[in-house]
Amino acid sequence: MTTSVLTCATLLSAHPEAWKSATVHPFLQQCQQGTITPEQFNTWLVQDYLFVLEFTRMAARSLSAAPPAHFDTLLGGLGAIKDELLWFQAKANERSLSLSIPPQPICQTYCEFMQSLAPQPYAVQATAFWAIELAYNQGWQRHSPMPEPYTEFGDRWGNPGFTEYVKVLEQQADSALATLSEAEQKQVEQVFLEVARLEKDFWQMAFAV
Ligand code: HMH
Repeated sequence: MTTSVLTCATLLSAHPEAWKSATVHPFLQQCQQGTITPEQFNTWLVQDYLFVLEFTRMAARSLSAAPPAHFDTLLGGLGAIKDELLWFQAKANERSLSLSIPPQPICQTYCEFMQSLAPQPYAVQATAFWAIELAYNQGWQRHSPMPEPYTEFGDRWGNPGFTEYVKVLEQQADSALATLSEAEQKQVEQVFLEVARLEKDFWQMAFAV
């Protein structure tokens, strides 16, 4: 990147292809067309629950590194994650799926990536957090409306309230990014690209069974 002011918007505009592959995928297309098999959908569902368990820890670490002005949004985010975990458990129950299974390698890799952000500056964590939420917000939104039984899945991450939340996460990440050195900015760009790659791989996991 040539510009010295790194923002979430400049990350997106510098890497349109990487971001597209994170948010446009046959998994989502086949959910929208109703052609995904139940096994494929259930694979994603259980692995995403395992992902969100680790994402909860990442959210907590982000809160612990954040300035007080960001607490309100991050606490709201943690509250939404609490609902999401319970919702995943209910969805798994409806489908008679066990959530006590090992993560697949891609899920494991994504979880390790999130853990690796722990010692990073808040700006790095905040940008990764924004990118992860934006990927689902845009991914589900770009493939909406979803037919039944996937409508509620599309709405969960594609709804306007979630879009607003992601916008505030972007503003908070931008304000933190403004404090970074040039070397740290380079690192943020790598983290962003890693999120994009992991998101793409995560969708693909459903087709590995
Ligand atoms: C893989 N990325 C993945 N799962 C999610 N639930 C989100 C992002 C959004 O929380």
